[in-house]
Amino acid sequence: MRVLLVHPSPLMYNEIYLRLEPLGMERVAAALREAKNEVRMVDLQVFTQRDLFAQLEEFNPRALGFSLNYLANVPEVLDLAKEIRRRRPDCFIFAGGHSGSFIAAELLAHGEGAIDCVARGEGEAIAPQLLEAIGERDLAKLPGIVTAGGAGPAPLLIKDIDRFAPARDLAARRRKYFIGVFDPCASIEFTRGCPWDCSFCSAWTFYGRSYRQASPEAVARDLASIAEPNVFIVDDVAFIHPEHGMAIAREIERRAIRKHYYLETRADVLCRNREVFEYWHRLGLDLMFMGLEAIDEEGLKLHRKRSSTSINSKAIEVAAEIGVTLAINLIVEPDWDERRFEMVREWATDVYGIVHLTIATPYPGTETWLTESRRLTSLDYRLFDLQHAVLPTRLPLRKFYQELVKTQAVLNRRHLGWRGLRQVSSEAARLLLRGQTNFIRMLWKFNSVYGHERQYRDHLRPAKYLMDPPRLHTSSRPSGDQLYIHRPRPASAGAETTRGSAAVTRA
Ligand code: B12
Ligand code: SF4
Repeated sequence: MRVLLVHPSPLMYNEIYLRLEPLGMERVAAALREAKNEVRMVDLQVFTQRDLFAQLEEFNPRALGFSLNYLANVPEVLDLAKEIRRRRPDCFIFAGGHSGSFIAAELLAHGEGAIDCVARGEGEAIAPQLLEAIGERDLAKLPGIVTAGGAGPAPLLIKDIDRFAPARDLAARRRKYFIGVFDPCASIEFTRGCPWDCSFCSAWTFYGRSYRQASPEAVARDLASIAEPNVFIVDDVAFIHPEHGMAIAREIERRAIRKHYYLETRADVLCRNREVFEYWHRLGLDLMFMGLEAIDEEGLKLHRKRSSTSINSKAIEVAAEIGVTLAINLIVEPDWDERRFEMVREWATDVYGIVHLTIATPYPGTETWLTESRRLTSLDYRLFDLQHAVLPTRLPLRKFYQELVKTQAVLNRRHLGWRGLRQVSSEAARLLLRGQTNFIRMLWKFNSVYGHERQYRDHLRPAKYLMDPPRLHTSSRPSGDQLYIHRPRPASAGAETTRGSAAVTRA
C-alpha cells in the first residue's frame, strides 16, 4: 500500500535554536516498509504545504499518517487533515505520536470526520496492522486504536527497540536539521522511556514508566549508517545505567566511529555516573542539556524532581570539570515577579553553561494537567509550547513576557547575535565554508522570533480549535490509570518489555 507520513511545521522554539529529524516517524516508516508498504515522508519543518500537496497528487497515497508529538501543532494537523480529505476523499487519514495519544477522542471530534482514527502509543507495531485492517468494520478492536466509534484495548510496547532501524533515507533535505553549532545534525535513540515521575512531564506517563535499552551493536550499526558529523541522542535521560553507556562507547570505539554528540540527562545521573560522561567526552560528547528546573528546594519538590540544590550544583561542577558545554533548563512559574526574574538573572550570570527558560505548562499526559488545569487562562493549543503562559501570571501578562524575554536575552547574550558571532566566528566560518547556513541564520533570528510583544499578541489570536479540559480534576496525586498510555507491566510479565526494563535506581 502507498503510505505518506507527515510531520507538522516547527514551533517557535525550533525557529531559533534547532530543528531535528523526525525520528519517531522514521521508525514507524521502517516498520511499514518491512510490512511491504511503499512509504514516503514529508517533514513540514523543512518542506512547505505546497510540497505536501504536490506529493499527494503525484504519489496518490492510499493512507496518510500524521506524526503529532506536539500539542501546539494540533490546529495545523486538523486543518491539513480536512484539506486532504477534501482533495482525496478515499485516502485513509490517521494520526499518532506523543501528544496525539493523550487527546485521541478530542482530535477525532475536532476533525469532524477528516481523521479516520488515532493510533495511541508506539507506532511500530500498530501502524502495519492498522493499514492491513483498513476497510474492516471495527478498527477499534486493535490495541491503541481510537475511532469515532470507540477505543480499542490499551496499546502494546514493542518487544525490542532494536527491531526497526529508522528509515533515514526517507528524510530528504537532511542538511536542514541542526542544533546550534551542530549543523547538520542527525538523531539517534539509545533507550526509550523514563523511570522517574516528574509532575510536569509526560515522558514517563506515555511509556507507563517503562525503560528499554537498545543493544550496543544495534546502536553502533545505526550510528555507522549516519552521514552527519553531529548526533543528537534523543533519550529522555542519557546513561542511567552506566554499563549500557560504556558498552555502547566501546562498540563505537571498536568501529572507530567519530562524531560529535549532544545528549540530555539528569543532575543525579551525571554525578553518579561521571566516568561514563568522561569517557563519552573523549569520544566526542560536546554538548549536554540538563533539566534542573528550579534553583530552590521548594521548586524541586513542587516538580517532584527527586533532586536537590546540592546535587544540582555538584552536577554543574562535574560538567565544568569534564569540559562539556552545558545547557540548563529552568521552569518559570507564572507567579514570578520582577524580583524573582532578577534573582534568576543573577544566578545565571555566574553559572557554568547556557540557561534556557520554559514556562510551567500543564498539558495532557502530565499530572499538572489534572491538578492545575482548572486555572487555565487559555485553551488554545498553539499556546501550549512552553513558551507561553497558560496559567494566571502574578505580573500583568505583557510585563511577564517583558521580564521573560529580557531574562532570556541576558542569558543568551554570550551566545547569540553579533557578540556571540564574534565568539563563535571560527565555527561559523567553518560552517559557511561547508555551505551549512542554519546556525548562522539562527544567530540573527533571536530578536525577530523571540519578542515579548509577539508572545503577548499570540494570546489575542482567535482560536479555531479549543482543548478539552479534563473532566476529572483532582487536588491530590492522580493515579497511574488516569495518566498512562502504555500500561506498566508487572516484572514477571517481561514478554512485552526488553533488556533493562527492570527497576532503575532512583535518587
Ligand atoms: C527529542 C525530543 C525533542 C527534539 C525534537 C525531535 C523531533 N524532531 O521530533 C527537540 C529537542 C527539538 C524537542 C523540542 C521540544 N520538545 Co521535545 N521531546 C523530545 C523527546 C525527549 C523524545 C522524542 C523522540 O524522538 N523520541 C524517540 C522516538 C522514537 O519516539 P517518538 O517521536 O515519540 O515516536 C514514537 C511514537 O510517538 C509514535 N509516533 C510518532 N509519530 C507517529 C506517527 C504515526 C502515524 C504513528 C501511528 C505513530 C507515531 O511512534 C513512534 C515510535 O514508537 C520527547 C520525550 C519523549 N520521550 O517522547 C520530548 C517531548 C515530545 N517534547 C516536549 C516538549 C515540551 C518540547 C518543546 C515544546 C520544549 C520547549 N519549548 O522547550 C520543544 C518544541 C518542539 C517543536 N516541535 O518545536 C514534550 C511534549 C509536549 C507536548 N505535549 O506538546 C515531550 C513529551 C517531553 C516532556 N518532557 O514532556 N523535543
Ligand atoms: S527525569 Fe526528565 S524525562 Fe523523566 S520524568 Fe523527569 S523531566 Fe520527564
